[in-house]
Amino acid sequence: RTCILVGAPLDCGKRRQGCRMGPDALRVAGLAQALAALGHKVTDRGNVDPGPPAATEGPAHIHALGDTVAWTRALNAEARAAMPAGLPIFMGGDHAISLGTVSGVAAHAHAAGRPQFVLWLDAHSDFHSPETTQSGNLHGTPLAYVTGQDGFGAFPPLAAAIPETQVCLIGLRSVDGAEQAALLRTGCRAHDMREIDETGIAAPLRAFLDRVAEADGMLHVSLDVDFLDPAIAPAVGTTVPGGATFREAHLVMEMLHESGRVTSLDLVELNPFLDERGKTASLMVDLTASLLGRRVFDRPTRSFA
Ligand code: DIR
Ligand code: MN
Ligand code: MN
Ligand code: MN
Repeated sequence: RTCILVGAPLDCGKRRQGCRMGPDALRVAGLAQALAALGHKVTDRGNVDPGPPAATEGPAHIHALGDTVAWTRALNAEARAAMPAGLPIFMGGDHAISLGTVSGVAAHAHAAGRPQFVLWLDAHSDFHSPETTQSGNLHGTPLAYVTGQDGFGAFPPLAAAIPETQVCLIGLRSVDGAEQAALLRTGCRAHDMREIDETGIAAPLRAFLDRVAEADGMLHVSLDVDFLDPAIAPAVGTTVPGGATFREAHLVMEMLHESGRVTSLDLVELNPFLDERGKTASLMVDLTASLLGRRVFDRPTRSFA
């Protein structure tokens, strides 16, 4: 496959700074080399420039609204341009990049007449609107925006909303009251860590991948560093105990590879300023390699159809 690396050094989706160094940390950790070693063609389009902040107004407690709207426009355009050329890997940046990347990917799928699915791997549901967020941090809102929830009047109108039933969240363990209420009103499939403890992580993922295959869908994966347990992935501003283990995370990635369905990927919330000698950046690179086919032994490809 052709993998297209897109740097998105967006750092305005929350107050704590450092995610702007994410794209370069992933480059230094050898993302392009790891994918090339698997036989993929890799191109790096460099970093996206958001241009000046948009002149927009929204609730007063929202942090950096104009900057985030400008990033959303730029990344939406970048996603639409990259999709016909290969599998874009959006290197964040905090999770506010997904306002642009996922809306752009959805626009591309809509124009191509294909159903777009989204897998959200995160401790958080990121299902706030600018009106419900308590923190004012827009990295807590992208999944609500791309599924077409209310309250995003300051943002570009969506070419196509992702249908809620085509969204699956795995890894949840920190969900605010307002976003939980909004999320539970939708048809999104949401799996918290308690459920993962009981059923294992493969069961909900397999069920979702079966649905993607049945619909002949395209699949965007949005991987937040805090999906992972902080013991293995300390370089994130919002650590939450009890995350996915090393093996659970690799299993998810290997199953995603075997499904053959993944058409785009976000790597978000990596804050290299908080890392321990590149440990988290290297893990994100290794997980991406698993998603693109790295394995210990060959085994018969599992069919999810
Ligand atoms: C919290 C934290 N729910 C908020 N959210 C995220 O600020 O809205 N942290 N996404 O990573
Ligand atoms: Mn997130
Ligand atoms: Mn998170
Ligand atoms: Mn949140």
